[in-house]
Amino acid sequence: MTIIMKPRDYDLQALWKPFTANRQFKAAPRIFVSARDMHYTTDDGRQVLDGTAGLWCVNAGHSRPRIVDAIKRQLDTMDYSPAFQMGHPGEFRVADLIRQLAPGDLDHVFFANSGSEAVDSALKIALAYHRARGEGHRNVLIGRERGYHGVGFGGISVGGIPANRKAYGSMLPRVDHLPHTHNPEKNAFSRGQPAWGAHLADDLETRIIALHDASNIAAVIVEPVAGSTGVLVPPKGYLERLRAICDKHGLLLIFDEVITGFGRTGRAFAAETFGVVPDMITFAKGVTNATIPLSGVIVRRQIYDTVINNAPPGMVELFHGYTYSGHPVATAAAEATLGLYHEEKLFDRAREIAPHFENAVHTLKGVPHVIDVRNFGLMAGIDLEPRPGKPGARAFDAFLRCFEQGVLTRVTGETIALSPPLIISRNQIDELVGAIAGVLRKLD
Ligand code: PXG
Repeated sequence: MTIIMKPRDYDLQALWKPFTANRQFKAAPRIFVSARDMHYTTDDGRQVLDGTAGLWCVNAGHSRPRIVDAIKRQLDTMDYSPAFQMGHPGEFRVADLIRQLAPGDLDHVFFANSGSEAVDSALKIALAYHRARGEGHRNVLIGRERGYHGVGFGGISVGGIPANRKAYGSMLPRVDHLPHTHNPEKNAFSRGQPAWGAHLADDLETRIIALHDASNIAAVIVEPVAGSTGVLVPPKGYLERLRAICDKHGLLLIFDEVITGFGRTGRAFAAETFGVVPDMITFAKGVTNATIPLSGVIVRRQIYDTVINNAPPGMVELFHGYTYSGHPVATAAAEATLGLYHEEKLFDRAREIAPHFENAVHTLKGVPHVIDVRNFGLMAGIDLEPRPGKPGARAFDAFLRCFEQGVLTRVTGETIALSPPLIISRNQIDELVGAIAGVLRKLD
């Protein structure tokens, strides 16, 4: 493999980078040119240990030949097949594989291309389901503060990140939000699920249902572990209570598993890890090991049956879908990825190495600036004390220094987030955490 290591021969200006400080980035760009297993290579030839699986997505490590070869073979065979009214074998096979990984009777899969589209699809399926049942008045959607469900108008409406919402007007009109579960006063330095906070789920019944009436509410969407806002682990009993309240009042419960899916919590889905079966699961990222975009929604049989059987024979049942739903190259990537996860038992591996990861990240307690550490599976959030009047600046500096030292971390607000590929070794975990500790000790 040739690695380009020459002065940059391209102009940086035309590109508008997403969720990036463009001016700052272009003044000092960070460019990757290749990747293999646990490491990236930068354009100045440095190796960088990937502590974040790209953006929480490269669960099997980078450029795995089995996946790459499957993509190449598919491209040589058939580039594209129409998503609507035509089919190809790969999309059926991958839906079947995903069904086998899903909990309970979640056994039908709708494909999209990004987590954002998966979320929009799930919200629309929830509305279509209630309408098919003759309860079209159930159209209020409930999200949660600090939730991240992508960047579509549906996702930002149920999402709970002020910066992602404030510039975009009124969004979906009938939405409410549960309180988030993060409480450092009660739960700082918790290992795994915090003990305090299950009662926060009761807000769904005592405030939200009381305000809107259950008969108007379609669905509740939460991330089982909130990723983007800093690895917020559900308190013990919290998800169980949400499930019980949804059941009592006929609300659909959607788990957004875009981050937690495919082994991140030590099982295929966090639903299985926590023993709580939702009505729908959204997935993306790890389904193809991030090689080719693919996402989707897994729904319970009854949801599929209700929507399908409500339409007259021969008619389209759900007026929704994307040109690239179930794209053959993406499903080829997914089939190879799911095969690799199975063959290498990577979800078990994540579960087995998680205690070492937990111990390692909790050694950061007592290191300068660290005010909280949280972890679950192979995810961790490390909160830094902000510099007065400069929100996020210290954490961002830590990220830059870590990168200079050869480890990739991710920063969100005041939190350093870690979510390494599930193939990470014990030594590499120690290297990652050691580098962070070293950086923090020198940081002002
Ligand atoms: N739901 C969840 C729970 C997510 O984490 C999305 C939906 C949207 O997925 P797409 O594919 O549309 O980006 C996400 C995405 C980060 C980070 O570091 C998190 C995401 C994406 C990029 C960065 O916090 N999550």
